[in-house]
Amino acid sequence: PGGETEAAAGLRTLERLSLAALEKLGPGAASAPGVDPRGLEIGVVHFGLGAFHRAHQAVFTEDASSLTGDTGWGILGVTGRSARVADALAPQDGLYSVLTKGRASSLRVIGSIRSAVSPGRDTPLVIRTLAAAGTSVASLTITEKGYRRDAAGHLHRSDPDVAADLAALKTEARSGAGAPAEPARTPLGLLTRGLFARYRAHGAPLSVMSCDNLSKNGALTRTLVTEFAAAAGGGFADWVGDAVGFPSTMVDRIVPATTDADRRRAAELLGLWDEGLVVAEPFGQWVLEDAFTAARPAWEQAGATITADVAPFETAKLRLLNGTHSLLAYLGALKGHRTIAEAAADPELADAAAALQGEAMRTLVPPAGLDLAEYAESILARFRNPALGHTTVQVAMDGSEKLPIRALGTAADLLEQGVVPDAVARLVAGWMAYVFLGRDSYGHELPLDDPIAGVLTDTARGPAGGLADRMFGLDTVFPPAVAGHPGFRSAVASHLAELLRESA
Ligand code: NAI
Ligand code: CS2
Repeated sequence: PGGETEAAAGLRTLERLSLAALEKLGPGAASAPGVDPRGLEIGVVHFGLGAFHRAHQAVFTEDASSLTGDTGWGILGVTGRSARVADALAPQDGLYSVLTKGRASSLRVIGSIRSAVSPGRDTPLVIRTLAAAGTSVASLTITEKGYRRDAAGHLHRSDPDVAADLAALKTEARSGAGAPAEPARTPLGLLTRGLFARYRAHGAPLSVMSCDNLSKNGALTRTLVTEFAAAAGGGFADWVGDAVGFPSTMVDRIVPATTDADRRRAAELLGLWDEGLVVAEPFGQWVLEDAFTAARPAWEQAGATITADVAPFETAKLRLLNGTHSLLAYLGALKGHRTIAEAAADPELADAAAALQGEAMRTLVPPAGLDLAEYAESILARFRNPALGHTTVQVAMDGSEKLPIRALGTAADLLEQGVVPDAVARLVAGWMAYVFLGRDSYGHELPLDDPIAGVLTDTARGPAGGLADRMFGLDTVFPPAVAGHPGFRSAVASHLAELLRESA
């Protein structure tokens, strides 16, 4: 109870991870970077320097560099508004470690991130790096809400941050001078300002790769960047269309938010303190569309799949994994399960998860050679990993962005087939109950972390009897074909009434 134990506090006083500290360590439980970070040249600019990028793309990139033996690809990572990750990596020579938690734990130190910066402090540096001839990939893990798009997939022009970045592009185009120095307000706005500098400097091609859990993430990013580019006028938007590739990707590795207990466990393994630690499951997968217009790391050497059509992989993963994740998150949190693993081990919820997967499978055209039933079961087994500590509350965040992508597409497809998806209806009811109740069945608070949290709270407020109708009125969440289907509305209302009865 209370603060850390003396032993735990002692671990914090260990020397910080750094190149010099690492060299002092002999061979041990932790594997040193696969390449000498000092020899890497920056070729990738990544937006959204969060946990997932560091446990997934940055690892694939380091492995590609070490396996191909070429100069090696360094990454400049750009955080969001918070510079926390940049401040964590700066005193560590950009080094951090990945704690893989399965039946056993293992730790490896990653050196592919050579610079970590924040838009607030370093907008000019990011623009210069995107314009540099040696940079050929820009990638993104900025969360579903980071794209600032409307329900139709276009720029939210009424968003003040989007408007500010559009104005900066117009100013630069009119002035003819270099990029304005004021900080960018959105990742895609900053990316586009960097592309504009590249276009004006030499026009060499570059690829922009979204690695977020979005359907057709490459095409969506192309649309949004092109709409930003149009603000600069001239031939810039045409250049984007010709010289910039926007490959779609399917990305998969469960990467929970890091806890202090994780950092202490890592310190025991490493013998150094790593403030930039990330935690992940053993499984990892990356499927990339072969649509790059410039050089890239040989990620396929590190186990990635390069294919002409990512869509079957992406839809199967979003619907079988992410949709089921959300069901376990909401129904599990309401029942008082702190982690996904506890929820997945709950027989009632495991049945609901399998039912949702069954409904999703009816909408899928699997990639060649993929057995959907085996894939679905392998996902549930991954969810049951007791070592991971992935919380239901973390997966429950941003539901207004996630549900349309990972669950309401399944609903729309099945309703079109004349089938009312009862398991999807139960997931939707779980989300509505989570928003309405704000607490689990033990009375513990359930935080509502969502870009439209205020709208959700206002909409949910009122008598339980009309809750489903009020929530179905959210047209940025529910497509008309789903919100307007009486059978689906009835199924949701029935599950919601049951959940509220159970909660009472
Ligand atoms: P994180 O919270 O560690 O990092 C999110 C990054 O996005 C941070 O750099 C943050 O500053 C930035 N960001 C957040 N909201 C933003 C906004 N509104 N505008 C601009 N930047 C914003 O989260 P994590 O775990 O790195 O996940 C990020 C994304 O990666 C997810 O949303 C998902 O799309 C994708 N992903 C995550 C997986 C995971 O298990 N964590 C697995 C597969 C995909
Ligand atoms: C999760 C995903 O938080 C969530 O929404 O469903 O981050 C999930 O962990 C990954 O997509 C797994 O690849």
